[in-house]
Amino acid sequence: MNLEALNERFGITDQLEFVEGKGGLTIAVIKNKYASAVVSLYAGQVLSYRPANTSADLMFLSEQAYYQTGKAIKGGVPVCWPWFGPDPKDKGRPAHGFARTSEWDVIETGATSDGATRLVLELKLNDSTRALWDGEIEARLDIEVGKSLKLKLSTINHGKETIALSQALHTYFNVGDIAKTSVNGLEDKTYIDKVDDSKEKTQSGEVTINSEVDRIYTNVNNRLVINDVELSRKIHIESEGSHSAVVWNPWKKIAAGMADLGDEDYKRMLCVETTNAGPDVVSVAPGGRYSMSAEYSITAT
Ligand code: TA6
Repeated sequence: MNLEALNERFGITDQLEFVEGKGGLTIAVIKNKYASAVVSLYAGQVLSYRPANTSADLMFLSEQAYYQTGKAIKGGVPVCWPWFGPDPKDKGRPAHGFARTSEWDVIETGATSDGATRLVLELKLNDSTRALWDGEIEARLDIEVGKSLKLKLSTINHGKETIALSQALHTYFNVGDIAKTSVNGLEDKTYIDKVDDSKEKTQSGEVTINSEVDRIYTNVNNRLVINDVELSRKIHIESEGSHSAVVWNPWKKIAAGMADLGDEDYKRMLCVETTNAGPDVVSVAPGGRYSMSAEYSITAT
């Protein structure tokens, strides 16, 4: 659907407009009394969320990000679906699935009674993604921009076989200084340490980052908090349908090797991901539906 048709059918006066973004990608620009946000239809990816009373975005978005079909956008909330991490079947399919490199459709928009803005996106298989997935599945992403940012990723299995699903809302949070940032809620949890041979370890105290971190925490609580001392704020993450969480920061060397990330960007970003990852794989029966959601809010400290 072209921009004119999108705006005519789904635009909301003074709240939601579809415009051409970087690389010619279509983006939804949302603004209401609570917050502003930007969502790319390519990748179904939230790129920005900024509450009305704050100067710093909730999201980190790399200035060197690609806005190009076939490439993932580095920052915001990439949707890893219908698998997280390397190809679970080892067939050479792309890491983190194909949702983050696919064009999503808008199926619904609206304003809630309290003035938040809703945008619902859908991803159906097409000829190229059918080559990557046996069976019939579809994804739906419900986005609500209000006092908080609410995201619900649903999977519908239209096929005849039960599917194994892993997934992530691979959120890049904007932090003031990684050296003054910590995560609460993962204390005493077991994690798979991907930078140490996937050894199983136990988290002692809050999570702090002073080297490369790539961990899958298992059996997690549904409330996590990022403490950002530099920006004097706490980011609250409340999840449902997820029993694992990934914490990732590439640190210096890996960041320097990534063409779509600035050399110093690792100091300003932290991924705390709501996931079904590692042993937390979900089964979706034929005709079934599974939803995983995350709600992000900010409080000042
Ligand atoms: O979620 C953590 C992770 O799987 C890391 O292992 C790292 O590869 C990261 O995602 C980013 O992946 P990307 O393919 O977007 O560069």
